[in-house]
Amino acid sequence: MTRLSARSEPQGAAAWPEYRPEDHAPGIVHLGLGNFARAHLLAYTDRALALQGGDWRVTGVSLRGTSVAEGLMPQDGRYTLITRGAEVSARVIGALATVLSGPDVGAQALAAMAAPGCRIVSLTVTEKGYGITSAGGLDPDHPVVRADLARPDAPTGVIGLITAALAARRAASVPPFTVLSCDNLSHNGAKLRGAVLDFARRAHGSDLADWIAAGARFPSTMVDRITPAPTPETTETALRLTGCQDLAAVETEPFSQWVIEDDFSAGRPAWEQTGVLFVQDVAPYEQMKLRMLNGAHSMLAYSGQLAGRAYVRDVMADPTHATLVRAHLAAAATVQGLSLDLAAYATALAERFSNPAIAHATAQIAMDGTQKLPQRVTAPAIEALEAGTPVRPFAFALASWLAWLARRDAAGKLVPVDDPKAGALAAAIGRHTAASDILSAVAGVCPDILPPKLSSGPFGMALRELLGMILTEGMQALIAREALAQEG
Ligand code: CS2
Repeated sequence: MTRLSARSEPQGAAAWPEYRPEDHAPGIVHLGLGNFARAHLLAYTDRALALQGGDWRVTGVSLRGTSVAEGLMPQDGRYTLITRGAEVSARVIGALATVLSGPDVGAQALAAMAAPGCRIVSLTVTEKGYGITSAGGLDPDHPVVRADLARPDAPTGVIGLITAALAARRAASVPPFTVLSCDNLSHNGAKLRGAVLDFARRAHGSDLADWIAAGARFPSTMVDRITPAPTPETTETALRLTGCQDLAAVETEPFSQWVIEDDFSAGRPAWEQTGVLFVQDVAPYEQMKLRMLNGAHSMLAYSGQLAGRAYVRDVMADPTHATLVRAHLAAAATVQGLSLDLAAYATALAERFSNPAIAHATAQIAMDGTQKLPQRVTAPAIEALEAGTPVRPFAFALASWLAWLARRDAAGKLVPVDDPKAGALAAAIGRHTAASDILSAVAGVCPDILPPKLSSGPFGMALRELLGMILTEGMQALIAREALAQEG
C-alpha cells in the first residue's frame, strides 16, 4: 500500500489535480489548518488553480500541535477530500504547498507572512482563537494576547502574529496583505481589523497602526460547509477511492458556500469562478447563517447530548426533536436585507442536518459554547423580544445549554465541559442544583450570553421553567412536550 504523495499516479475513482501543483508558488498563508479549512478554502483554491492558475498555493500553519503536519508532510501536502451525500466521491487536493508546525511555528509563520509573495493571510482558528471579546474589541485578558502584548516581537497568537508580520513588511517596504477571517463570528473581518489596529497601537506604536489602516484589507466573510471530524472510515474510503494510503483525508457534505466582501489589497485567486459569491456587504448572509444554521446547531447539540443523541442526524431522525429544530430555524429566520427565501433556506438546512452519511457529533458542536452563543442565540433572542416575535425556541436553546453545563456524574460531580470558561463556570455552578441558582451563577460568568434582559423578566421566567423541567423530568420528556406545544 503506497502513501499518497506528489508522485502518486492518478488511480481509483477519485478526481486528481488537473494542474501541476508544484508549478504554483504559495501566495496565501493560512492560520489554523483544521479539517474545515481543508474542506473549504483549500478546495475552492484548488479549483481556482486548476481553472486560472496563478501563484496562489497555500502555506498551512498548524498553531496547535503537530499531528496535522505529520499526516500531510510525508504526502507533500496532498490529501483526499471525500464528499458524502447520496453518493460518495473524492478529490485529491493539490493546493496545499507546505505545513508549518512545531515549537518554533510562530517564527516560521512570521517569516512566511512577511515574504513578499504572501498576499493573503487567511484564518480558521475558531471563535476562541482570536483574542477578541464578544462585543468585538481586542481582549487584553486573553492569555495569548496578554503574552503577545508583553513580547510583540515573538508572538504566538493570531493578532500578534499578523501585526508583527505587517510590521516586518512595513520595515522592508513590502505592501501589506489582505487578512481573510473565515470563522463563525459576526463581522469577522471588521472585528479582526479593529483588534489588529488596537494591538498595533499598544505594542508597536500608532505609525504602524496608521500604515495598516491605510493599506491592509480585512474583508468579512460567511463560510459554510459541515465538516465532521475524520474517523477510521474516512481513511478506508480514501484508500478505496484513490488506491493510496492517506493519513490526512477529510470528509464533508456536498453543500458548500462562501460569501466574501470583494476588498483585497494585493489580488486573490479566481475564486469567483469556483462558486464564491463576492458582495459589498456580507452582514446579512453572515447573520442568516450564524443564527439559523449555527444557532439551531447549538440548540440541537446541547439538547441532543442530554437526550443521548450522539450525532446531528440522530436528532433529526426523532420527529419530535426535529420539530423543535424546525421551530428554531423559523424563529431565527428574521434577517432583513436579503433577497433569499429564508423558508427555503430553513428547509435546506433541515435536509443537510438529516444527511445520513454525515456523522457530525453533537459533542463537537457543543464545545466552546461561551464563544458561540452570543452571536448564535443571544443576539437573535434579544431582537425577537424587542420585535415581539417568538422567543420560546431561544429560551429552549439556552435552557438546554444551562442543563448541559449543570450535568453531574453518578458521584454527583459536575461533568467537565470543553470550553475556555469551563473553570469559571464550574466554580460558579458549584453545588447549585436549583434552576434559578444555576441561571444566576452562569449569568454572572457570561453576561454576554445572559444579559439582564434574558436572565430576568418574562424570558428569564421561561428559561427557569424550561431548565427546571429538564432537571426534574429529563430532556426527552421536555422535547415531547415542547414539540406538541409548537405543533399545536
Ligand atoms: C458548528 C459549525 O461546530 C459548530 O459549532 O455549528 O462548525 C458548523 O458545522 C459550520 O459552521 C457549518 O458551516
